[in-house]
Amino acid sequence: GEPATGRGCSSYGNVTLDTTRNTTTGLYELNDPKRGNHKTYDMNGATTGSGTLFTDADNVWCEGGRQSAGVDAHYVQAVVWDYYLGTHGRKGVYGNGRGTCSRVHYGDHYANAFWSSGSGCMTYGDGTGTGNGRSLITIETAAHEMTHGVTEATANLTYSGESGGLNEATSTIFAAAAEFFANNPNDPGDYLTGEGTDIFGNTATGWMDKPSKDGRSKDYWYPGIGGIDVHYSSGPADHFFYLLAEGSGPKVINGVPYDSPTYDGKPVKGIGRSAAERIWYRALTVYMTSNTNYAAARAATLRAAADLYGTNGDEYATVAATWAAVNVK
Ligand code: ASN
Ligand code: ZN
Repeated sequence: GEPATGRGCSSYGNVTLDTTRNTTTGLYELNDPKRGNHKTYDMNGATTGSGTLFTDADNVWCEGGRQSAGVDAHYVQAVVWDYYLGTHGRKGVYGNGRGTCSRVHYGDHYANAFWSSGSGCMTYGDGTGTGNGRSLITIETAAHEMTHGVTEATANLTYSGESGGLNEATSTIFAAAAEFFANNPNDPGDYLTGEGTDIFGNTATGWMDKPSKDGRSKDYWYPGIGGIDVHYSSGPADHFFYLLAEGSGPKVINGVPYDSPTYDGKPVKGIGRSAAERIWYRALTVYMTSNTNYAAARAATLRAAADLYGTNGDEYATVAATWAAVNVK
């Protein structure tokens, strides 16, 4: 096929879509030649198989209906690719320029999204609503699921115990970062998870400034945290990232109020999101391994901060203080 540039009517407004013209059929395909030939498929309610590649006759993807979810998924993967390349110099999930795939309309009212390592695909259900099934497809969910692929290709944190919590948190952290990077007025950057989807009726499902706001996640490390579900043992690492970037206490960002507590009540002054992202990324890709636990994550981020900023700066000292603020010593 030949590389082409289409236009899509997405939930993020009118967007450019990188597509491919199939020279045999003459149809345009959701196959992104700029991003490792990432392909977007319609599962049409199935839960197995790879579905059908989305095609369009005129490369203006505004048909609505089933196509809308395909447009959104294709667009958000491009944003996530551009985040990793622009911020971390990483070429795709695998770091080698190879693309992934998206599968939409998975199952019947399936209200979740997930990454499949075997196929290298992220998959989205239609959610519980009766609309066109695009509500789960956001920059945040795409970045969360693609980051499970990045983690697998790098530290390969085992998805159980404390390493599982760190794996989940890594997805939550880079999902927030990608959303801020995209800076889209329809979906401004925040430290929430699940907002704008209909997983639990449109409210957020997670809060990085104070993870316990969901009623289940932990704000602070404790012995035995490795025994709970990875989506809740991730809390102290989500909280660490928020505090490291933004600091403790009340703060309003893009209109959303936050109020982040610390374990010992001592305030933390943030070093900014950009430095926090760089530190977590380097810790993940250079120092963390499959069995990294919270204590080892602390050591990994300190080494990363030392590499990037030296040991005498605010960054290194704040990483240490922030781990103490989530009870990791
Ligand atoms: N959306 C969920 C996640 O990525 C699916 C899962 O439980 N793995 O965490
Ligand atoms: Zn996850």
